[in-house]
Amino acid sequence: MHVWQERPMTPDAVTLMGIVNVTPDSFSDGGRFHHADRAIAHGLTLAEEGAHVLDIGGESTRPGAATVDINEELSRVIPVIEGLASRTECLISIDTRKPEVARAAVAAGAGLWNDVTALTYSPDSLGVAAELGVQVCLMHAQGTPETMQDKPVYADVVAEVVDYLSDRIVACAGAGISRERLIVDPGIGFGKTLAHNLALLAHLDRLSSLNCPVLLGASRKRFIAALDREGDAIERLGGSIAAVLAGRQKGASWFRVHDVAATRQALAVAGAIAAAD
Ligand code: 8Y7
Repeated sequence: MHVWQERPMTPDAVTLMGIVNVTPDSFSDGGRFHHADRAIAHGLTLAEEGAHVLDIGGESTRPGAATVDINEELSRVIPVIEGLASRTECLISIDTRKPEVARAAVAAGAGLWNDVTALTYSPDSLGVAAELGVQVCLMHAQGTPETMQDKPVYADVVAEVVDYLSDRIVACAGAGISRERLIVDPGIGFGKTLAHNLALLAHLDRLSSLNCPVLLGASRKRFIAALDREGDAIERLGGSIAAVLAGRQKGASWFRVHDVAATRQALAVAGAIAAAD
């Protein structure tokens, strides 16, 4: 059986989480085995590039995305988790809202539950997370993927995100999930306007008061195109790296990215300059 490694929780160690999507829309040709093989190959490349964590998701949570049923989600992610858990040293993360999927993913070798609903999607989520004993990433979102970008409203986005995550940490404690197992995330793009995303990035240091590692997921997101030129997601590497470096300066230590090699290099250079200061 694969033994997953916990990532260090010290704020100065950087953890790179590489994104492995296993959804038919990300691989338009071929059947199910082809999807799994391509996702495994992609995960191996990201591991080679320096990813510490591989985040495997079988249900798109992009704005407007529809839900996927449990059996379909399981059939997408489980072969990929098994393939990557046995072939890499990476911590395997399951990106899901569903406790049933998290449970099966952990049995297949995952050691982190990345939940964009912060364990609120099902009444069973908190209990299952407690029982599984794995690390958990609690992400803030306003609304659901179907509707979240319709008209997000906050009085004070930074304060509301901090309060929400603080409440979720308390809920976790009540369910028997200790703070040492938690990672917090402002949820860039999840029910946020451009101004909300920028306020969260500019004040990301305020999440440090939660005493958990802060994860930033800005890679290739739409706000980058809104600030520069409208174009395909693949053309957002420069903006993605800018967000990582800004986030690092504001205390984030985990970065969920598509482009692991370029991000690793940017962090190495920025880190060396900061150390020579
Ligand atoms: C995030 C995420 C996505 C994020 C965490 C995309 C699954 C949208 N974004 N998980 N997932 N944080 N923790 O564009 O920001 O990658 S999906």
